Amino acid sequence: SLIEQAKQKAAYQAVDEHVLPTHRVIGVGSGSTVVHVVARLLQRDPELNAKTVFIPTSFQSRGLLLDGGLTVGDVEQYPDIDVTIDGADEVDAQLNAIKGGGAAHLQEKVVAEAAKKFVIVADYRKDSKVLGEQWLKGVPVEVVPFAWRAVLKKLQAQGSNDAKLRMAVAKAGPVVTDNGNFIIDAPFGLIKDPVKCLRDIKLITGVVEVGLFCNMAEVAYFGCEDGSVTIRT
Ligand code: DER
Repeated sequence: SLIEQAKQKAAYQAVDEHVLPTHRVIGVGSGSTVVHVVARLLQRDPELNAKTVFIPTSFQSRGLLLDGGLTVGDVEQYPDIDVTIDGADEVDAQLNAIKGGGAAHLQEKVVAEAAKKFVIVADYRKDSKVLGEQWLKGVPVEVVPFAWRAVLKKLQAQGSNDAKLRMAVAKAGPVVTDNGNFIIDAPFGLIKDPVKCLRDIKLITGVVEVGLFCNMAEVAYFGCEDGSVTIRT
């Protein structure tokens, strides 16, 4: 599909331009676009991969790396990461991103912040001017399960009237993250000040992490419908 080709183009170019032969610790995000990131990494010289450790950000990304026969590590053992590449649900003109569509944003943010460089790869549907233009599901908020109703009320008080607990599809009840927590999706319409939005949500008691990645990404690669790649820095 056009979208899949766009994801692949962005992922391949990002790996080619930002994963250097001197790098020894690479952070790998979660979701469907990073599938192409791992595919491109597997096309590198096996001897190079043999001396590189890859840090996953979910059971899903860990599975991609293990299936590829790559060495996985954790951020506890490898706190200094050379580069982390990850997808996003939406990116604004200043490279702020909404993440967490795959309910993986806690580990993703830790692994992104531990890296010297954080690179976003996405298809054209994620390329916005302002957050909230195209991603309408809301800001993903990871919360401790027992506090979810209390957090929901606070998010509604902050203006997210349609905030909802994320329910699972192939499981009865709510989505449970790889960390054992719940996710609330909190729409705020257009988010003109994502830093303020992030701070307000993060200060709610019971919130573990917020799917707003502000002032973190160095560069974003967007695969376009026509097969080209747009790079935003
Ligand atoms: O959950 C996440 O933050 C993922 O990175 C996700 O948002 C990107 O998923 P996609 O590459 O499948 O669109």
